[in-house]
Amino acid sequence: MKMLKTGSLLDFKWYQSKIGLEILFSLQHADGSRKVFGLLEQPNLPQTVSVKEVEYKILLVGKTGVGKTATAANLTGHPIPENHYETTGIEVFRNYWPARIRQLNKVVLFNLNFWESGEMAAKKFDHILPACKDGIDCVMFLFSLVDKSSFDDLPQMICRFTELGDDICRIAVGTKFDKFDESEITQRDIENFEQNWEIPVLKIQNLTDTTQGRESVPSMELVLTTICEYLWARDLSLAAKGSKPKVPMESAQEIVF
Ligand SMILES: Nc1nc2c(ncn2[C@@H]2O[C@H](COP(=O)(O)OP(=O)(O)OP(=O)(O)O)[C@@H](O)[C@H]2O)c(=O)[nH]1
Ligand SMILES: [Mg+2]
Repeated sequence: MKMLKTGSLLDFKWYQSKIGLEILFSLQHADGSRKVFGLLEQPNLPQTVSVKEVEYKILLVGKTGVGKTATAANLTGHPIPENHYETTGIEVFRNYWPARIRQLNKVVLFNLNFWESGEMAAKKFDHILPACKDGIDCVMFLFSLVDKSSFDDLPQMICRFTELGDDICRIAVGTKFDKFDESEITQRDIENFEQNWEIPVLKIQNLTDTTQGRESVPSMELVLTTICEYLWARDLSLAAKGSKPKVPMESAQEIVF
């Protein structure tokens, strides 16, 4: 899948609109923290807005300790673990994120399910990997910006979890952006990777204390909208191939991609 120009398919400012804020409000607690939804729970959306909810399964993979659990927790409003505890089975974190699709002028509530299994658990128990890989829409390849070997592992990870020509959306995520100054990985390395693999690299920091770390870090709103934009791009390519996209499109042929 080709790299996208940020904001070319989704409206990145829409969540700040009146309706956007109303929806976000219904996804938050009174103190502004995000509500956490269990697998059987549904958000209670404002009646005034018509939104289509679409569910996606996203698998997080990467070397142990790169920050898969921390990233999944951060992206879904769960507390970020301060210490490294190896994930022993499969963990699923869910978040809802609303976005407006430019071409359809339609608001979609992306129901994002982030799946993670600890590396050792996947090696030890044969059932874990197939369960994680079943029906996935997207793989997020995580590496730590301060662990060059985790970055060098990416090609092998990509071949292990995806195949050429499959319909899986691919996104790479560099964690520990707060420590990027100590990194052996350069911005040039990252750009080369993006060009060679046509996979975008997002940089994030998962910190409990938000006063620490970089100021220029992309906000979670930006990261979530970017993930949704790539999921929507994948829907467009599915529709173009004649396969069923996740977001219903009455006039998919009319959409120029
Ligand atoms: N400074 C900093 N620490 C981070 C960041 N992301 C994760 N960590 C820390 O890195 C450690 C490992 O994170 P985990 O999320 O447990 O790693 P994991 O990839 O889930 O590991 P396994 O479950 O063993 O495969 C924890 O102590 C996190 O707090 C980040 O962006 N910045
Ligand atoms: Mg983990």
